[in-house]
Parts: sequence; structure tokens; C-alpha cells
Amino acid sequence: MSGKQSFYITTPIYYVNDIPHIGHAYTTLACDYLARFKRLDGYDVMFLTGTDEHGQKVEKSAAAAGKTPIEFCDQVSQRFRELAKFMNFSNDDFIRTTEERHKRACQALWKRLEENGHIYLDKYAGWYSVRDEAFYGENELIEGEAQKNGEREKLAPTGAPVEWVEEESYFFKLSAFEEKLLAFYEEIPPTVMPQSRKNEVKSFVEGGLRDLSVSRTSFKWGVPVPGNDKHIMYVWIDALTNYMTAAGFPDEDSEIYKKFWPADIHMVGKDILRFHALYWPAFLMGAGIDPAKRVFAHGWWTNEGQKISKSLGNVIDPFQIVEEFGLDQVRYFLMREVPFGNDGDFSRQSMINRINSDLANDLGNLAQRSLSMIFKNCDGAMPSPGALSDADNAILAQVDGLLPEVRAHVDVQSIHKSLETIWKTVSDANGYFALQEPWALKNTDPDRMATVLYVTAEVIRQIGILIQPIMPDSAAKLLDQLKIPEDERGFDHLCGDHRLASGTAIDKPEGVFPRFVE
Ligand code: ME8
Repeated sequence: MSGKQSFYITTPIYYVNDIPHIGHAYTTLACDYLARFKRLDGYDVMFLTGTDEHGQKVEKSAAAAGKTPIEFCDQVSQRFRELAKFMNFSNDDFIRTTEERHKRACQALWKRLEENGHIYLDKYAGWYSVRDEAFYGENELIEGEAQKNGEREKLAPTGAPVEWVEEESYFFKLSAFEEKLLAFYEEIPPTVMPQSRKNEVKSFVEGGLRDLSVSRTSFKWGVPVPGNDKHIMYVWIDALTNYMTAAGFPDEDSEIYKKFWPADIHMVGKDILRFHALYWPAFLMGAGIDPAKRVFAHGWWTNEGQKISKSLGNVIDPFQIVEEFGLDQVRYFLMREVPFGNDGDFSRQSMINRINSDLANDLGNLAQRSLSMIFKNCDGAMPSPGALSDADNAILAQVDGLLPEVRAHVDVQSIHKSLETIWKTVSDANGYFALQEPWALKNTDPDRMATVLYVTAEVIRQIGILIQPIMPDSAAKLLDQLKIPEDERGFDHLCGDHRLASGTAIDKPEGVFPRFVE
């Protein structure tokens, strides 16, 4: 392996009880953006996604579909793989928790926790929600609308049904980790982001932790507890361990493990914050393993103002919206529209606005107009610039200085701001182009026209390089039009040392960002 710095990013592994929807595509897209950015910025990246295939919920869904659990998992897991391909996700691995490598990792982690004295056998009596695959304390439950035995039905805080469970169970001594967790939340750089999510999990811990039931005896579909296979591991211990399995655990001497563990970012939705920012670091601390450097919990999408749910029938199918609006357009919209970390609303109109204003008008027109002028008026080749004016120098300096600014946003997962920053330069370049009026210079001062077109094309070269993580296909088309060789598209080719070569012949340009017309 190279001596480059490493970067390991993970998505949640998705339950196979559901087919992929926009929420799944969103999380993986955010990771894809960050992974592609880091690769271009010179890192050795490992980007992991996959499917969560064990547990009672999956077992029930398989039965309802009239399939054996593994047949069912094979089928749905495949849909998630297809989604990754379709969305142009650049994941380096796709893990399934039914793989042998994963069973081995889970059992090794369990043994480590047991050896360290953090696991004991007792009896669990309490509430469990199969839909959330989570245990809840009595004080966390809410009352539903429906009546049951003359009383209002009890529900999980998420609105999911709960059932009373009483069975023998292994417990993890979570209560022993309060102080360590509170110290972990204070680490700098921040281990849980955004700040509001950190506060949420911190106050939960401050409220006091009970030991966690980590095995079940009432179903079979999972990883058996080593030495007592009457017990199946709690599906969340199993699921969370996937991040380590893919990094080679338990082979801690392997190159991959040494290089990539601890992970840099576990990207998750806000619904599964507690599992990632509380249980998971506690398990790892118990096993004497460093937890991931950061858990980032993003917000949730609604559809035209409504919660997305199967029962409301308003689930957004990523395959369908990409067919309608275009892949890079959807990728751009999802990352640009909503401050990353906040909840967001999906609306057709805002999608169309983004496509037509940011992409077709701003970047698309600038590229198409300037490159067409070069093709027509400069003998089909990149012109040579003359002396640079203040306006030329200003816009070049702006684009030359973009990377550190964009990187600073990416480093804190402020994805929308990284795009906003790039588009501020696109907008200023449009202002420059409009003010310089190269079309008017054609007759009055062709040398000056050549300079303006050259400067604009150079801005587009750098923008083309910078937008590869968000719109890989469109960026490639732009860079192809400028005849930039494949090996000159890394971020080390941003800045003024790699200006466009004058004299390079270009082809007749074709618009990269079409307008969306209803
Ligand atoms: O929780 N908006 O899997 P899951 C944004 N298997 N993101 C959304 C969303 C929405 N409306 N709906 C879902 C699980 N998501 C476990 C994870 S990890 C060790 C185990 C995204 O299939 C979001 O990332 O229910 C959320 O956390 C994830 O899908 C839940 O996927």
C-alpha cells in the first residue's frame, strides 16, 4: 500500500426488509461525495456500504414474502448493489452481514468483550420494538391513539409498536461507560456532529445508562453467541461490527486494518445516532479498540412537506427520479438543496429550479458560450492569452484559491457549503464574462477577446476538476471538452501552476447541462 494518508468512510448498512428509497441513496451519496473528494485530494480511501441482513425484523419480512431468510436477503441485497451502481457510487466494498468474514468478526469482538469482563448472563424483562430493533425503558414510551385492554396502546418514541419481552439474555455493562463516553464527546476534533446531535446523545448519557441486553433466544436468524448458541447476538452488535469486518478485523496485523482502523467517519441518519454515538463507541472501548473518529448524523427528507412512509404511499424511488431528472442533476440537488445535517423537503419545483438555474444557466451556459466562441473564433483551438487585466487576475486568483476554502467545508461535512462556495465562483465568472463582452471584442479587439476566452476556459477547467465528486459524469464531459488528460484531473492540478495549454485543438462543444422542460 502507498504511503498516502488514509480515509475510511462508512454508510449505515441498510435493512433488507425494505427496497432502496431516496433516504438510503442520500446517505450513500453524501459518503460518495466525501470519498471522491478525498481520493482527488490525494488520500487512500476506503468507502464501505452494504446490507444488514440479520434479526427478527428481516426474519419476519422473509416469512411474509414466503421466502427463506437467505433467499430473501440475496434478492433485496442485490437491489442495494444495483442502486449503488446506478447512482455511480464509488464504494470500495459492499458488505453483507450474512458473510462468513462477518460472523468471524462478530464472534471475535464478543469474545473480547467477554474476556474483558463486560458481558454477563441474566434475564431481560422489558420493552422491545422489532421495527426499530431496539429496547426501550418504560419512561421512554409514548401513548398511541389505539386502545388496548382498555388503555391507550404503548409505543416506542419513534411511533413503532413495542412488545413485552421476558427471556434469558446476555448483558453488556453499558452503565460502566458513562464517564468514558462523556469524555469522548468532548474530544477535539469533534467525535459527534452536528453539535445539536452531540448535545442530544450527551444528555441521554447524563441521564444515566442501564446495562444493555445483547442477545435474544426467541429467534434464530443471526450470529450465535460463541459458546452458547441458544443465544443469538442482538442485531445491533452484529450490524455495527460490519465496519470492523470490512477493515479486516479480527486480523489486527493486516495491512488493511492498520491502514484504515479507526474509521474516519460513520455517516448515519439522525434516527440511528444512539446506536453509533453511544453503543458502538462503548462496545469498542470495552474491547480496547479505538472508536471511529467521527459520527455524523444527517437529517431526514420529507416529500412535498410530508413524512415519507410506505403507508402514505409517498416513498421516493431514486431510480425513478434519476430517470426523470438525470443522475448528476439529482446528485447535485440532494447535496446542494439542504444544509447538510438539517432535515429537508423534496419538491419537484425546487429540483427543477436547481437544474435550470445553477446547472443549465450558471455553469452550463458559461461553459457552452465560452467554448463555442473559442471553437468558432479561435480556429478551434485554445487561444493564447495576452497581458492580463485586473479583472482577469481577480477571477483567476479567486478560482486558484478555491480548494482550501472548499476543503475546509468538506472537513466538517458541510457539503452544501462546499458546493455553494464553488458556485459563488461560477456566478462571479459569469459576471466577469458578461462585463468583458467577448462577443463585442470579436471585431474591435480580437486579442483581448482571446484573453477573456482563455481566462474563462481556465476557470472552467478548475471548476470541472472541483465538481468531479458531485457530478462525476458531467465533470468528465467538461474536462474532455477541454482536452484535459485523465491524469491531470486530481486536485494537485488545481491552482495556477497547471494553466490550460494554448494551441490545444478542441471539438465542437455540446451542452453538458440541459434545461429541464416540463
Ligand atoms: O437503520 N431521509 O437501516 P435502515 C434521510 N440497518 N435518510 C433516510 C431516510 C429519510 N427519509 N430514510 C432512511 C438501519 N434514511 C440499520 C443500520 S448500521 C450498523 C445499521 C437513511 O435500512 C438514513 O441514513 O433503516 C438512516 O439512518 C438509514 O437510511 C436507515 O436505514
